[in-house]
Amino acid sequence: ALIFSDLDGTLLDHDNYDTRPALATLEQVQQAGHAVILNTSKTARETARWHRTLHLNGAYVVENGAAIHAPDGSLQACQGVAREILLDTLQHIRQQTGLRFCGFSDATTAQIVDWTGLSPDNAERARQRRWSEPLKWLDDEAALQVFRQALGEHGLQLLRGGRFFHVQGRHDKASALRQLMACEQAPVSVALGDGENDVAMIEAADIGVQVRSPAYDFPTLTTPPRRLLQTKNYGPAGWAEAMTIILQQGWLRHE
Ligand code: 2M8
Ligand code: MG
Ligand code: MG
Repeated sequence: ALIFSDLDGTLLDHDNYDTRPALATLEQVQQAGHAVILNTSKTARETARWHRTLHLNGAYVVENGAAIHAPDGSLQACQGVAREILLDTLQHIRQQTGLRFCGFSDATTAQIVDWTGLSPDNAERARQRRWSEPLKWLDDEAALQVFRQALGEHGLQLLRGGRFFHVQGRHDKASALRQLMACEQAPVSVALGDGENDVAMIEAADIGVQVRSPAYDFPTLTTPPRRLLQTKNYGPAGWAEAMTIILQQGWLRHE
């Protein structure tokens, strides 16, 4: 099976990015012959580091479905809109509408450390973006609709992550999942995530897992997958809880 997993708030603790509660189960999953594929809004620089640290065997998907990297890090497929275009468009929308937001490109590394609790090195890796611009929304909810509309007119969209809104092209974690399932011809897909930007991926999988977040409720699904788990535990402990059930039930063999 292919196991697609979000990082922040899922395989990593939402607040301190700790992975330890998931490690034993992660090893068990890989030992059983399944590929674990990181599917995250993080950059290639950040994700490559986690791929190495966690000794993963699968491909990885970065910046919300923008690019698929092979296990050796090489670029395998790309659906992203170049960041320069995103930043130009944002500048244009800001001038036209006066909407208020602060993007990573407007922020210093120190500010990103402050917002996220990442180490300065990891915040630097998070800044090395190619296909998305995370931002803090400084305007009201009604203005958010105006913003979505303006982005749509430029062929772009807004996805909500754990802490930020992400401006990007019309790709997501689900489009990358479908692409990888088709080219690997895997029989079963599992998708685990905690945030709103994981909903489409969870809906697109055979087995979906909503990992509990200390920061918000489970996001609403419109078309739940055939099997759905919602964890009792938060973050990486929830990851281990769900994957243990899935292995024990034999769902990866029988689907
Ligand atoms: C951002 O992504 C998370 C994902 O849920 C968010 O929106 O809160 C990205 O900038 C990512 O690159 C960064 O590592 C992360 C840190 O919390 O924040
Ligand atoms: Mg997350
Ligand atoms: Mg994420």
